[in-house]
Amino acid sequence: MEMWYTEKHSENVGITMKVTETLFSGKSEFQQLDIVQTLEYGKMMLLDGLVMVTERDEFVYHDMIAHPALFTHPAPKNVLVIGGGDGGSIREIMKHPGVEQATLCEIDGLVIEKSIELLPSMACEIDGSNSRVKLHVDDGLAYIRDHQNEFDVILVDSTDPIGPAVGLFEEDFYRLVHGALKEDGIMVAQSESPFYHADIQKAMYGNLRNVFPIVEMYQAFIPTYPSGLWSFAFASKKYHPVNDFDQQRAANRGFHTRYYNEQLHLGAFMLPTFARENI
Ligand code: AG3
Repeated sequence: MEMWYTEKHSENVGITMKVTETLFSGKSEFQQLDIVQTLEYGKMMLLDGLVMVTERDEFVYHDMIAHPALFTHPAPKNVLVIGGGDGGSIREIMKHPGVEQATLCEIDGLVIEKSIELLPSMACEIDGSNSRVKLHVDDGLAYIRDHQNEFDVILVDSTDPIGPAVGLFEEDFYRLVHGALKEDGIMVAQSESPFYHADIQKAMYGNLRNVFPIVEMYQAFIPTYPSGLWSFAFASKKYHPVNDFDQQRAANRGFHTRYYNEQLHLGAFMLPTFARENI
């Protein structure tokens, strides 16, 4: 019997992949979690039936959520990830030797547990082996309310704005993030597909502009997400991701990144017209 997984991207369009095995399927307090073995994309994690990561293309997402902010800020030392229970964002942050502490605040402990067990290439730095990494199983909103004025960089590595992540796209949340950042801090949040999610983006970027003086969108190619064209919001108190970017420092980074590089950093902020109209 052939097994195919399909995520519908609209009423009439979706992505489908041949699956050989279900490695885990269960329901947490917050959501349905499935991890399956695909033929072309390696292991794939789904939350509430939507693709979160695959082993084959997660490098794009995790390079791009982490490195643009970490190379724009001149000396990030204290970094927070909200969501991101698979550990991929923390893995990229840990490549920066100047980062003294990275904290993961994930609402769903089951995502962390199953990622450590089944997705070790992503979860390698959240398994307790790295003393620079701290884990908190907690609601991101509650966590930052109690940690104001602490972080150089905050990454919001969330699901779509349905289910547990709804609050992470609202203005009240961005005000708390603003407060949790130091006076020159930067936030990056995954911001959906400019092709399919214009309405979500307009609301989200409007909320961000009400809070941060510098707000830009940048793009990345992620084949397993709706349309393949994905985006991130860069919201900053002081540093501009293009004008204040030190290309030499990124070029001399001294570690390997399969997607990010010092030229792509600049190119990613150059948007097609239809995407620019969403922000
Ligand atoms: N977070 C972004 C997932 C959004 C995908 N949306 C979808 N498939 N409809 C991924 C978490 C990776 N650390």
